[in-house]
Parts: sequence; C-alpha cells; structure tokens
Amino acid sequence: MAKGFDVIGDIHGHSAALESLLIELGYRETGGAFGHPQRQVVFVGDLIDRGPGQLRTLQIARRMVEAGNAQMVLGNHEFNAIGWVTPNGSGGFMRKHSKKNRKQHSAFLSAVGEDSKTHRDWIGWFRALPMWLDLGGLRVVHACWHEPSMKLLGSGLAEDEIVSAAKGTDLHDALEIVLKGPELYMGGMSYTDWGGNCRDHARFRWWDPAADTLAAGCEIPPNSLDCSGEPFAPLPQTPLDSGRLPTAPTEVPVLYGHYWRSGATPQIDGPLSACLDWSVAGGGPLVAYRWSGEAELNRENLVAVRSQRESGASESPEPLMVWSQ
Ligand SMILES: [Mn+2]
Repeated sequence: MAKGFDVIGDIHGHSAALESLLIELGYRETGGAFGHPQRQVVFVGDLIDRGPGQLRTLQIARRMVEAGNAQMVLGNHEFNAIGWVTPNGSGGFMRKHSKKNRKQHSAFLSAVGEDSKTHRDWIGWFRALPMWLDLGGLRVVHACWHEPSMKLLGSGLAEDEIVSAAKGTDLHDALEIVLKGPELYMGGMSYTDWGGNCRDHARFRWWDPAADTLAAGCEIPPNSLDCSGEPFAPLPQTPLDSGRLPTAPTEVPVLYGHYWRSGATPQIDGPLSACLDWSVAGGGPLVAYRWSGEAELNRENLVAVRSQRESGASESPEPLMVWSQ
C-alpha cells in the first residue's frame, strides 16, 4: 500500500528527464518497471507529442501502471490522439487532420508509425485511462477540477459518445473544461498568443480564489500585444458570474498540469493547488509534487529536474541536473 504519491507533470516525450526525475525520487527500474517500495507515481497526462523520447516515455508510464507502481489521468494530447483516429461520421476525424494539428502530433505519429498496430495499441491504452483521480486527500486532473463537468462525463472514454461529442454540446464543454481548462470571453478584447494567433478568449484562473473579475480571472501572458500590435490594455473589473465558473479548491488539494508555467523556480499556487507543468518541452524543468498525506501543499515538496541537452533525436538518457528541491 502506497504511503504517498509522487505526482508528475506534463512530460511530452522528454523521457530522459522522466528517468532522471524518477531516480531523483528514489524509484528504480526492476523487472522492466520503475518502482518504489513505499510510493506510487501519478502522471497528470500529456506523455506524448513534441519531445524526442515518445515511445520510451509511454513504455515507462505503461509498465509502471501495469505493475501497480503508477496511475495516470488522460491529458488533452492523449485525448487529441484518440480524436485523430476517430471518424467524425462525415468523412473526416474528430481531431481535424489540419497541417497545424499534424505538426503538433508528428513526433508521436512518426514514433508509433501512423495507422500501425503499435499506433492502435497505444490509442486503446489511452481510451482506458481515467480523466481524473480522487485519491482521498488529494485530487489529480489534467487541467481543471470541476465537479459539474465530471458528473456529465460519468465513467469515462470507453463511451464512444464522449469521444464523439460535437462542439457546442454540454458533453463537449465538459471535456474541454476538464482536459483543457475553462476560458473566458474578454468582452471584445483580444491578444496575440505565442503562436501568433489572435485570441478573444483567455484562460480562466480557476485555481485562484481572488479571480472574481474579468481583470483578475484572465491569464494573459506578460508583455502581450493586442491584435493590432499595441500593448494589451488592462481588462475591466467586470464581476464574473461565479455560479457558472469552476472555483478554486476549498478543502482537498488539487494537482494539475497543462498550463505551461514558466519561471526560474517552480512554485505552488497556494495551500490547495499546484500546477506541475513547467514547460519541459520548452526548456523548463520536469516537476513532481511529493505528497505524503498533508492537508495543505508545501512548496518544499516540489522536486524538479532539468534536461541539459535533450533536443536531439536520441532516446538515450542525457546528463541532467537537479533544478531545485
Ligand atoms: Mn501539456
């Protein structure tokens, strides 16, 4: 019986960083699976896309899950991988095979071989993953813990209905909230994101108990420009309709990934939530939270490793350094 959980953020194919982090956490590879005598890993999802070690990352995680040494929740990238192969009923697929989407998914597709038996096998494994885990004193979800959405989603992706939910349906909205996080319409304002796309919705800071106005609730990257190239003007202090929006945890701590946090040293949001995605695919550290039953999260329990040279095509582990304890 596990005495604690080591919750690991988005990996995105950075298998060397994952191996270093597991070793740093005291896990050892025996009989083909990493394990720890007292502890269990929980992956927050997004094992795939982007990095050089797609298959190695998947194999490490799956072998740990099958050995009872880990659990995992579905990330939006695994969900998109399922949509990539799921017909939409009108000749296309639930995840559109656009140039942009193919590029985002290309590291995974070339590692498994598109349409191969290996590809289908991994999709089958993704479909059996839970979308969230309530571990008693700790909750884990990829993007947002939101009980009304979870009630709608019910037991999971084994249901074709969920994978094939059309845009605009309550089921689709629920999936978006849990796997990609809620967004707010900015009342006609817009900003240019890192990919150069003009966005009129912003990510909602659902984890922040003070996010009760448009200005406080929208996550706008620092130094953003609006869509005409001018500095992004401050958002108005319009109160938000709090009855309809996900709210920050009030009792049980929630750990999540997804948000591409950046900064010199990983931080927690506060005593009841922490994002564990610190952008390993963008050169940041891979981060875990070591939870041992505490009712309030503590920054000291973050463990991070950083890849020094993990940008080539090699799947072999590279030397890594400990980023922070
Ligand atoms: Mn991610």
